[in-house]
Amino acid sequence: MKGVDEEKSAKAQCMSIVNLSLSTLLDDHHQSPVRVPTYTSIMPDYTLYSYFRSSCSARLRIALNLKGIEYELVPVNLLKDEQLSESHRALNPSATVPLLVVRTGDDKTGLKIGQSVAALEYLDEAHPQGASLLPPASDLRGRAVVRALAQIIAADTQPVTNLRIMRRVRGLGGSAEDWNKELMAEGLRAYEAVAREHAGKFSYGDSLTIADACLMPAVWNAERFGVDVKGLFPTIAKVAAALEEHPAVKKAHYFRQPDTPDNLRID
Ligand SMILES: N[C@@H](CCC(=O)N[C@@H](CS)C(=O)NCC(=O)O)C(=O)O
Repeated sequence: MKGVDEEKSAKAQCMSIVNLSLSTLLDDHHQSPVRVPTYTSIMPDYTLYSYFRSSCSARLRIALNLKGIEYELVPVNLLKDEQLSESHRALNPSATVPLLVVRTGDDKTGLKIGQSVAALEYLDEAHPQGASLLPPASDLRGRAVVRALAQIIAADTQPVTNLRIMRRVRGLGGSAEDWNKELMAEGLRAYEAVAREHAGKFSYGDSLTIADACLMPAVWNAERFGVDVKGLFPTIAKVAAALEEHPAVKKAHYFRQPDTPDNLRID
């Protein structure tokens, strides 16, 4: 339950995403229509379809936590192939998680965002107050660097190490574990080279950006597949250590989710 003050401040914060439905009125003094904004909704509802160990889902959990946005979580078990079900495909034709559904006011169906980086940018633009996930518009170079870092993970690394690819590698008789270890290390090598020039406490300066939201779960995955992140990638290791202390990241950790199995759960 949200407190009244919390609700009010959340509403004030959300003015940027207020759904302005403009109705037209004619008054006695004017022949031309007067456009009057009517506020059909103030606070959007967010639903996140997520799997505890999905790196792409963790990106959105980090962003939602950082922005202090409440959301409903719907677990989708990738190991049981729930992402391939007809009902999930109807919501997200990519048959993947995360899927972020945004409902505002009368829009009962909701906006469905089935790509995590698009959803990260949506959240940042819809909730510009407080922590920002991109450098300011005055820092165009910074925005390009942050987006490039995010894409090293989201476009070059995660897609080729995904569950469906691992299954295909196994189907061809290869070792999916070796495949992932090699490709994850390759991705992080590129990230390290770019981040080295720009990192402060985080990947770009001292604010947590979409690059960090992509990096953190990529590091968890790489370590899981045996990549020596600390030994090979000093900038990433330093940034990851700072990220792991951040409350938004802690809360988004694989092992603190509602669908985390009991044997993996941590406090
Ligand atoms: N480009 C998509 C990738 C989504 C994706 O591949 N998600 C993984 C989990 S991190 C998934 O659902 N995999 C299921 C599968 O491979 O069948 C995004 O960024 O959202």
